[in-house]
Formats: sequence, structure tokens, C-alpha cells
Amino acid sequence: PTVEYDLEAPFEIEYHDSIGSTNDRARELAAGGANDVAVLADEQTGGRGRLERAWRAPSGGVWLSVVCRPTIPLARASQYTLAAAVATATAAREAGVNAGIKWPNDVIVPVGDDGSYRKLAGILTEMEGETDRIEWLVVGIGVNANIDAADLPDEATSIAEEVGEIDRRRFVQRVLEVFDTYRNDLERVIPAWRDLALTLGQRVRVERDGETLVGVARNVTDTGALRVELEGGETVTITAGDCEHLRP
Ligand code: BTX
Repeated sequence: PTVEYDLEAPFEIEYHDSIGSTNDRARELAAGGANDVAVLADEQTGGRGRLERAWRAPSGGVWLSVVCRPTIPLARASQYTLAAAVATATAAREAGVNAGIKWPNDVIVPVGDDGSYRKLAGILTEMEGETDRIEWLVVGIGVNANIDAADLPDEATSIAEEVGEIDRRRFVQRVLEVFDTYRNDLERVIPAWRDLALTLGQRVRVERDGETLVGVARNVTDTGALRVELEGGETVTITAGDCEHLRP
């Protein structure tokens, strides 16, 4: 292995130099009954984003997927995703990166003060189970760590680009520790998320039922939905999807 991942983390780690997607491997482990296991890779050849999008994952990144089996209803699962965003942004800030969260769970670095940003990390949560009780969750965390910006999409940045190369072992350790703290104390996730959020107060563009809406992001509900005050004054709740930050 390129890096030694013998961590004191609350998750057992399966390490790969190269793999298709850590989420795919984690799903396999989850289907086989695994719990509190994390799959970590230096490189992914078939990294996945949300909504069938591709995720570029060259060597030097932190490509991490965590398997959990919490006894929670489906509606609470988004709190695990938000907890992963909080953990990633926290670890990045501790590494000296000026990172924050764009709703729902992109970790970004602002460029200037007009709402522009570059994407540092993304989260992809997948799950199986019933509405009233999920069976397993795979929380996939992709962080552009020790990667040259030239090897990433234009709108992306990396930790190396922002502050120089980091010790990925320590970084992963922190992400897993902070994630573990919040998943054991779900009440604290939304307040922590709000503290790191760069979306609140921003002019945003969101989609709802295929309709594009523009307004100002005002708050996040207890289940992680975004409250947007539209230009006409009406406030709408967006439960899923994307949001674009617009110039004020
Ligand atoms: P997303 O759908 O929000 O973002 C995907 C979009 O982000 C792409 O369409 C592209 O524009 C842009 N993008 C692609 N690669 C990168 C990158 N390296 N950095 C910044 N922007 C990029 C976000 O999806 C969720 C990504 C989760 C990735 C992790 S890695 C570990 C795990 N395994 C796996 O296959 N996926 C997850």
C-alpha cells in the first residue's frame, strides 16, 4: 500500500491501492452483513457521484466508504450524510483549508466573496431497507487530498492546492472520529452543519418538481431540507437535489 492505514479509528479499514468504486465494495460488504467497516482507496477507476454522475478519483485522494447499520427510519438517514459533510469540513479546516459546506453536502472552498467556490469533496450515501427501519447505509466520502488541480475538473480544488500535501492517515483518522461522534449524537448534526454552512444567506438556484426556483437560502430544517425564500416572498422547502450559489 502507498499509505499505511492502521488507524485507531472506530471502524475497521479495508485498504485498496486501486479499486472501481469504494462505494460498490462497501455495498458488497454491507450486503454480507458487515458493520462499522470502512473501505479506503488511493485511486478509483469508476468513482460515482450522485444522480449517475461520474466522480474523478485519481491517485492521492481520500476515497472512503463507511458501512453502518443504525436502527433508524429512512427519514433520518440524511443526517448521516450531513454528519459526513460536517466531519469532512471539520478535518479540512483542521488541516488549514478554508472549507465550508454547500447544501446539501458538498465541501467547498470559497473564491472571493461573490458566492463563487471550488469543490473540495463530495458525499454519496446509499442504503437498503424499509421506510421505518433501514438495514444498512454506505456513506461514501470523496476528498481531493494530495492531488494536483490539473488532474481534477476545472471547478474543483484539492487540499494540496490550498495548503500543500497532508498526512492522509491523520486526515482519515479525524474524518472517522468526527463522523463517529456525530452519528452517536444525531441531535448535534444540524447545529454543527449550520455552523459550517456557506449556503445560508446566499442567493441560490434550486430545482423542485422540475421547476427552477431562485431565492435566498434561509435555513435548514431538522431533517436537513433547505428553506428558500423566493423572490416573490414565498418560502419553499427543498428536500433533495442540488443548489447553485448565485452572485448576489
Ligand atoms: P455530485 O453528483 O454532487 O458531484 C459530481 C460532479 O462533481 C461531477 O458531475 C463533476 O462535475 C464534479 N466532479 C467530478 N469529480 C470531481 C472531483 N474529484 N472533485 C470535484 N468535483 C468533481 C458528489 O457527487 C459525491 C461524490 C462522492 C465520491 C465518493 S469517493 C468514495 C465513494 N466511492 C464512490 O464511487 N463515490 C464516493
